[in-house]
Amino acid sequence: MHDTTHALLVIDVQNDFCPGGALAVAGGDQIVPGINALMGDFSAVILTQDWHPAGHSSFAASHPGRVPLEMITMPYGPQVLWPDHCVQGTRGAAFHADLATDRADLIIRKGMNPAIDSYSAFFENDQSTPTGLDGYLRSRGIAHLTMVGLATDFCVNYSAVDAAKLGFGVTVRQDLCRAIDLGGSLAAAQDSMRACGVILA
Ligand code: VGL
Ligand code: ZN
Repeated sequence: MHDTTHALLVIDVQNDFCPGGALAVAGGDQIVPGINALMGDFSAVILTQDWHPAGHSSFAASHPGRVPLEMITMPYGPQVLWPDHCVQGTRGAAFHADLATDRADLIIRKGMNPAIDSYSAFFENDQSTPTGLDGYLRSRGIAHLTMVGLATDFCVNYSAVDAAKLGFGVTVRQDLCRAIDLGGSLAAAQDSMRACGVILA
């Protein structure tokens, strides 16, 4: 029935990225009904969950004198400093209450390493430490991914670019994503996704 080589990847639809959350993305909650409806079209549904330990190195509060949305240089490169968000086990880290999480084949968590942020569902921000998702998808014969979720210009973008580089066919449903849009980051993300062959739908 469904194409067994095509999976839906739902990125970080968590309370902290929705209105009222610690790193709220405008309209982040609006995409939930559409994502739930889309799940029925796929034979595999994978959710990601940003899952940081308290005091994570991507949090501005972990760097004395720094404030959220400042940039710093980490050993692996430039890093935006964020407000504390998606701390393991907190309500903010939980999925939006209306997301149909029962439909998930796999929930993959990322950002657990205290020293390295992880926007992508495939690699940490050092661009070399794998999450294991590539192996999971390949062993199931999945070659195509449709991506939705939060935020378009960070975790969706990094996941889409990494997936394309790994050889997956990637479509991003922009109508079922919402962006943080920090200093032109949405336009830059769209450019980098297109340059990697990602289809922006
Ligand atoms: C994200 C910033 C920090 C995201 C996660 O899900 O796009 N953005 N952590
Ligand atoms: Zn995060």
